[in-house]
Amino acid sequence: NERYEPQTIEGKWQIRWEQEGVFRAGTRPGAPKKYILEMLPYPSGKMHMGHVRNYLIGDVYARYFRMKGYDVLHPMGWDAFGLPAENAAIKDGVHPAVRTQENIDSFKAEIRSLGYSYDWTREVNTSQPEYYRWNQWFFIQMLGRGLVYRRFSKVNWCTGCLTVIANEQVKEGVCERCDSPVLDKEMPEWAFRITKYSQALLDGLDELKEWPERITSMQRNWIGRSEGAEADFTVKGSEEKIRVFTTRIDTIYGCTYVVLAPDHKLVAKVTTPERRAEVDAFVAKMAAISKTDRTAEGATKEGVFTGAYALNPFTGQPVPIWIANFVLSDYGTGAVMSVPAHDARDFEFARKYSLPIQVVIQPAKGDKLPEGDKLEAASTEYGVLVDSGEYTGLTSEEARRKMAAKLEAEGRGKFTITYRQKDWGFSRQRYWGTPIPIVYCEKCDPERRGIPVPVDQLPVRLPEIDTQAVLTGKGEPPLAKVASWVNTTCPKCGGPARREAETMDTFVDSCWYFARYLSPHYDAAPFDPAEAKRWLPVDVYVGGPEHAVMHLLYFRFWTRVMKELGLSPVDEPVTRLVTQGIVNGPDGRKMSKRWGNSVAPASIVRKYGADTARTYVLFAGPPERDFDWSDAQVEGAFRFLKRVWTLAATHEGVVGSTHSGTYEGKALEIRRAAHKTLKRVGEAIERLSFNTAIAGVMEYINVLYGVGTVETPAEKAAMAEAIRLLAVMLTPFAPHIADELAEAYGSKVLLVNQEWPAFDPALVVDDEIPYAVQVNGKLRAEIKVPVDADEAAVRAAAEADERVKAAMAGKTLRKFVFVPKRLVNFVVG
Ligand code: ANZ
Ligand code: ZN
Repeated sequence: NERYEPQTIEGKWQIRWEQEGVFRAGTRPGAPKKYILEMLPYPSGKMHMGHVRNYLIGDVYARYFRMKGYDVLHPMGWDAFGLPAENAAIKDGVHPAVRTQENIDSFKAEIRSLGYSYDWTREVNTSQPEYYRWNQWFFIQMLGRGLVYRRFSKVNWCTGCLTVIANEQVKEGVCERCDSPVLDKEMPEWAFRITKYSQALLDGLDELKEWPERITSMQRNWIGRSEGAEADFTVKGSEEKIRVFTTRIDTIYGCTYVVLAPDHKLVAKVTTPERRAEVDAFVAKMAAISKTDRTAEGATKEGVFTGAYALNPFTGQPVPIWIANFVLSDYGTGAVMSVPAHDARDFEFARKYSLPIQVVIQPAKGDKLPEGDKLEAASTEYGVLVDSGEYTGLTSEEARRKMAAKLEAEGRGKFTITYRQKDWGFSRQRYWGTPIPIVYCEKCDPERRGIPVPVDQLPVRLPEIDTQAVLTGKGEPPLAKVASWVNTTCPKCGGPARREAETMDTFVDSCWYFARYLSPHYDAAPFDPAEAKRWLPVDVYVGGPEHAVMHLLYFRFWTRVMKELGLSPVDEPVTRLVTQGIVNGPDGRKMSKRWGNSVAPASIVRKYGADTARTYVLFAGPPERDFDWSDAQVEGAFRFLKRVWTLAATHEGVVGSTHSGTYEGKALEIRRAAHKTLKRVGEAIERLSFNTAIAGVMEYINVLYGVGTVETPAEKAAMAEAIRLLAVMLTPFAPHIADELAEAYGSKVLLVNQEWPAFDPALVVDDEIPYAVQVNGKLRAEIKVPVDADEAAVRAAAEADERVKAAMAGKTLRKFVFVPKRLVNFVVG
């Protein structure tokens, strides 16, 4: 066929790959493994370009390593529970299960149309009882180990979604999903004790050498380890003690007031009668604002005086006790010793309320600080202590150690390590999620701590529901309205009991799905531990950087738990993480409905074919980088593939040509170009530099066009080889046209089942040659220059060499000798 018509070839190859099961994993038992994974999608119905790109990055890698002889696991599945399907059901009454299945069907059809190399026999759907049963199983194992517990706590209540949402989903006081205000609410909830692993998760980051630094540092900050001290300030005229947490105990002689969180339990106790009205008003005002708003970076600091005083444990001096918006009740001890001279927030606050400022740390070098009242900003660096009693003259480091040791010895404080990370509250007042396998029995469990459902009774299935009656989006959790389901019998006494009506956060689902792919229908455990030995950790994981501190931290936590449960041998789930950049519209803004600048993948596939869509997206830039959509470049990718097609069609006469003699001239030129490109493409793919790999193939095509007609047997054989190699090199990017060309050029075997050929080292030898550089006939250096470099270029390269420069320093050049392809000599005197 003369014309490139992708629509007539792509479907055919997709069906053949499928029929021959070529992407199945576990078919090469002796071979080394590669587990290549992309973050599983929430099936939203239509794919967007971000998905296309995400999956392509993994796909190129998977196809390449399969040809390199690896046993490759490249699976796909569905993060099928979640809010959007439930919210949509509230609007139109379509059951979330029905909608989700429809979405999966259409999403999957689109994925197939792009020719991804997935092993569909391992497909996972997290909303199936077969899957979520194991969420429940994990829950019960973790409950037994104290890693799950029930707590009363302030939760982020979204006034739009009418559900609890994670801290990470609150953006500037509003819900990330629906933009409605988020309030604090006291509710019982289930939580994972992820903070038990804070230190382990932090230490583990040091081993994640192939994760983007940006992600590991975000996790580090999120976990937020602080080394410091706790110290007791006694409330003047009372027995009460205020325990503060500080990272700078060395500054305690400069503490001029103490601040409690508005909801600290001592506020009511210490407030004096004269100050009560004002304090109560402030506390009430703070209670109405969400914590995130109250403590936002830019928020102005405000507070009120309680009327009480506290005694500094080192000086015995009284300082006023305030309450203020910027102190959090759930960080450290919920109380702060304020040192305005050395802390920026305290400085701002002290200025605002005319509180004293006292310098106690002088910089070790440079200018001395003025008196506190002349200070222009807080000086937060370590230095040397002044006006600090017996500690005066010590460095901050020494003082921190000595002061904390003294507090500890006297039982008035201690060294501490504090983490900013919180436990993970995961109860949701939603229907479309995993039921929490707990029942409440008034007789056996009057405190309502919850009785776990026996493991052999799992799964606790979601009940069938009358969608419109149950999913109203209002009031109690939907499952509480399903009487036939919520009323059950107690597993202990057999009496009447009620089920927990809350469901799990869907981040639970994505904590371990990567392990479910290993044995997707295994029913003795979440997955087969023998398979975990074979496949874990995931070698390459591709996904969006927006998951830096939720999913990517949660699944690291879960992986440690899986190891403790004896299921898997690894501490970390993923060796190499690739976070892909954003696909923007031609206007440079992220493609979205909001801007109306999206390009539907299906429209590109329809118009140009999957190979063009793939080639364009991969060529548009390195995986980690954002790029702006360009219709012109899509056209360009299509033209490139057309050139490939035409080239192969033009030379069809060479198919079957062989040659056993030597290759020279044009024939050699063809072979050199082929093998050099083969080397370049392979290396670029391994570096995930797909755009340069494609650029290499483009240059290669130009060379092949440049050689014109081929006539001698050597030339014909070289061209036949060149086009077969072209097909190989195109496979990861444009797999359909690649198989079509390979077949036309005599291949009986699908490319994925072929080996990625080794390049011939003799054909890729450097285009550079060595020159000896002499000064007055004495060898001073050896340099490498391009084969075709002329005298001036060689001389410039020789003169730039440090050793040559040194040998000629201060001397005058008398003569320059140039022996082509061998040496140069500088005669100096
Ligand atoms: C006195 C002091 C002096 C402080 C100084 C800093 C500098 P990181 O590093 O983030 O852990 N702090 C303690 N608990 C707080 C709370 N519940 N809400 C708001 N702020 C709190 O920060 C620890 C520092 O943050 C602590 O050290 C305390 O201020 C403040 F020159 O104590 B510092
Ligand atoms: Zn009971």
